[in-house]
Formats: sequence, structure tokens, C-alpha cells
Amino acid sequence: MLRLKKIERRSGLIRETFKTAYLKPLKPVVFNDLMDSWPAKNKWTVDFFKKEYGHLIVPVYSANSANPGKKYLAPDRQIPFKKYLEILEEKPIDLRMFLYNIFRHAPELCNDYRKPDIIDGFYDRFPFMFFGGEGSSVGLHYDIDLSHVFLSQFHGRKRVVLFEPNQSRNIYQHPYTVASFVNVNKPDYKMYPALKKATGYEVILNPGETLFMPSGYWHYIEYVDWGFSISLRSNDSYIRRAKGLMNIARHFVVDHSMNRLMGTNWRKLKANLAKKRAKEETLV
Ligand SMILES: O=C(O)CCC(=O)C(=O)O
Ligand SMILES: [Fe+2]
Repeated sequence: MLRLKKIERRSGLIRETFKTAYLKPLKPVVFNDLMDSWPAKNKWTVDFFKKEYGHLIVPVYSANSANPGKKYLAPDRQIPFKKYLEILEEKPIDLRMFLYNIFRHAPELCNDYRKPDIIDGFYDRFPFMFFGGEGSSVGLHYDIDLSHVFLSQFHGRKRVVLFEPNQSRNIYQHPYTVASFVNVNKPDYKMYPALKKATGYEVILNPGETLFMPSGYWHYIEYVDWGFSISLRSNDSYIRRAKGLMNIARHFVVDHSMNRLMGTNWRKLKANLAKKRAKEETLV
């Protein structure tokens, strides 16, 4: 099994302590009480979303959408939000909803959460909600814009595995992307020998808790129960913001075009490059 450390849980953290213990050293932490003052904590139930926003048409995704080819990252289907929530409640299913900006359609929801006053630089415009069925998972990736992420859980439990940015080679990052395709649950050390050196973190996030994922951290997420959460993002450094923009440009230009041109061959090429880089890492 991979070497995964537990993530600390804290309550009553103040700015100064957060800064020295977690932000500066870029160390993840779970806040027990960060959402306590939010109206959303009790208000945003599944019934609330069904009743108030059930009519919205939302794009939903299965694992198919990560497959190479023409439909790369395209949604599986568009269905009413109420229908989607009913599907999630019914049984385990690999069907997620993300990148849909519900706040654009329902700006009043922004009054129900608070930007954590634990650090500065929160983006106003990019809160994202993530929904997923029991058993669904989010492949290992890091967030392309390099912001710090505060992932707050409303419903269901989520298992999160994290790796520091300096582990990118050990976990076989696919070049020109923010993705890795190693299986963190069943590491294949024959295929990926450098994985033995990888060290990461692991936590089961419960409703009411908030996970701080520092900038550039790799994350793999498993929906232990069906559930949903919000991620609030902050970026307090101009250099990091610029790097994030570069990342986005490179990703869209290189990865998307090559994927369109080469399909599965592009994926194979990236996999080979990743192996080469991990080997170099083992030599140094
Ligand atoms: O919780 C999820 O489904 C995905 C979260 C994520 O990748 C993020 O917040 O960046
Ligand atoms: Fe992410």
C-alpha cells in the first residue's frame, strides 16, 4: 500500500496559527468548524436543492468523459437537477456534476456561505459545487490554476488522498496535463516502480468539515457516500496566479489539440514520457 499520513483536524484556528502551521509550509489540514457560521451548513439539504433549483438543467459526467478522443471532457448528458439528485439518492452510481456554475443561475446562494477569514485573496467569481454518486471517484489531478482550495462538505463522506507537488514524478504525472493515471488504491509497482517512493496524505472528510488543499497539491477523491461540497479558492500570490494562467494556456492549447489530433496515441505518448521522467527521478 502507498505510504499515506493522516491529515490533522483542528478547530478554533486563527489566522496566525494557520499561516505558520499550514499555509507557509503548504501542509493540508481539516477544519472542524470553518462552516459553522454559514447559513448553508443546515440550509443546503438535498430537499432544498430539489425544491428551489430542481428545474435547472445540469450537465452530468461519468468516468467515460476522461477517455481520450472527440468526447474528451464532454458531459454524458444534460438532465434536470431534481432528476439528477433522485438518481444519486437511489443507488450507487458513477455520475458526477462539476464545473456547472449554479451560482450564475442562483446568485442568491452566495449569501449562504462566507469566505473564510483565515487567509486573503479569495476569488469572488469561482465558487464551485461538486456532486457525486456513491462509489464515484475523481481521478488524481491537481488544480490547474494553482489556487489554494477549501473544500467544505455538506452531505456524505468523501475519502481524499493528497500528494505534495514535489511528488509529481513519483506518481507519474502525464506531461502537459494536470493528471496522473496511477491507481492509488491498487498501486501497480511493476508498471510504476517510482510509486514506492511516493508519500502522501489521506483523510475521510465528514459533513461539516473543510479540507485545506494547498496550491498545486495532487488530489484523488472517492465518494464513500453520495454527496456534495463546495470549493472556495484563494490565491494570494501574483506569481502563482501568473503560473496558473500559463498552466491553463498550455493545457488548452497543447493537450486539447493533441488529443483531438492523435486520440489514444497522444495518451500513450504522455504515458511513456511520464515513465521516462519517473526513471530519471529514481536515478538522481
Ligand atoms: O470533490 C470533488 O468532487 C472534486 C473536488 C476537486 O477536485 C477540487 O475541489 O478541486
Ligand atoms: Fe480539483
